[in-house]
Amino acid sequence: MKRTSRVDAPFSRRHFLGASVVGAGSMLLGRTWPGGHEVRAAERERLDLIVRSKMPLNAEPTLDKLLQDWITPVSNFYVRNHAPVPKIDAASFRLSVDGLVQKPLELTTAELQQKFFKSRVTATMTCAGNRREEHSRIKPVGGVQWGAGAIGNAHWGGAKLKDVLQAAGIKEGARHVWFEGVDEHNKSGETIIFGGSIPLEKALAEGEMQPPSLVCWEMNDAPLTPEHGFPLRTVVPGYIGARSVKWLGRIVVSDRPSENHYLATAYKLVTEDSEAQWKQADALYEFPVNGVICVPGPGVEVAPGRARVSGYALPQGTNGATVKKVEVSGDGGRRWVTAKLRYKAMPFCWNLWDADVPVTAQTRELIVRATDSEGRTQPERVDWNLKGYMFNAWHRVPIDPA
Ligand SMILES: Nc1nc2c(c(=O)[nH]1)N[C@H]1C(S)=C(S)[C@@H](COP(=O)(O)O)O[C@H]1N2
Ligand SMILES: [Mo]
Repeated sequence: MKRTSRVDAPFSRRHFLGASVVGAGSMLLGRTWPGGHEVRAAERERLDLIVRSKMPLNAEPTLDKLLQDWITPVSNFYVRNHAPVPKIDAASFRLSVDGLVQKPLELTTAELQQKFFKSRVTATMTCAGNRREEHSRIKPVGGVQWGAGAIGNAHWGGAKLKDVLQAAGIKEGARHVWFEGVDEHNKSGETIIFGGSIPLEKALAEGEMQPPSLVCWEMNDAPLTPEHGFPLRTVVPGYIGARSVKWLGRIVVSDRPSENHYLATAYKLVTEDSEAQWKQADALYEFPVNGVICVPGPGVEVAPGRARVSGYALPQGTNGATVKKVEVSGDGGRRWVTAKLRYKAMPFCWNLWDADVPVTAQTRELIVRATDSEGRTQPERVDWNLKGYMFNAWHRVPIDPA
């Protein structure tokens, strides 16, 4: 393998679309971070987010900011941490690759960057807990009470995970790829680290409509910031954010799914905190079809006539699915107006949309539902689950008559 900064053709061509965006952001972002803790304070000042919890930091943008562009600038990109941002000394940092491999690897970030082709993949990251606040209105659930802003779309740059795995040599019997972060925290008296795994098939997947998973070091063409996983993270397009492990220290190839808490127990749909349910439920991987009204916000006065309504929509995270249709209703779901999608349909990516919706003096609520290219539509209601994951019911925004 030789050193290169080649951008992968199938995914780069599409980026013209989002190119203008990166412009404004990259003036801020286009410097190299020396790494780690020292720059954290400075970085945080640039984050234009609602802080849901300070330690660990959990923060999301106001929804109007998500509408500014198809590519979300880092300053408006949600941050979801389970533990304090780890202090990482970039010089001594190593990523190890072991388990069912012929030749275990230990690489500095610089070695990874020199040895592997750099690919650039555009993919939406979203937390399985996005819209948990609405979930809690069915019946309260614990955890960070996210609005609908735990989502963002970015260009991610790094080595293909499959190239890294192939360099190590995948052994017979391999079925899953584990990721481990270096961030740790105390949970019920135990020190736990954040981790998880994905099926090997997903780790190796790549195709015309299926951008590859990455061992990533760049977000929107700048080095990852401390909050987003500097120096390395995985990016698994189409999967819930939890599978894109930040501060990635170790990859393990295995014959089974990871035993890490965040794969084996958390991030499952259960209705009660029982051992039996946790054991039996499947780990969550793909994110569900979703759609949200970003503007107008709740409680805004809207005059009768045609109201301009805008938001985002996301296809389910399956191979090839894109956002097909977005519909908005001002009369409780009897009539629907089809929204105009702003951008070209892209797999594993959201789209932004606008609709001019008839509003009368009786209208008290705007509703959206999105449908993807495989015909999956947001349901009117969803079943409650203990952790408040995967909320994708019709999004409703109360408005006031003007
Ligand atoms: N090491 C580590 N990786 C992590 C997490 C974490 O707490 N620690 N949070 C995960 C979750 S739940 C989400 S939704 C995404 C969020 O990525 P972001 O903070 O870059 O938006 O990171 C994932 N990767
Ligand atoms: Mo998440």
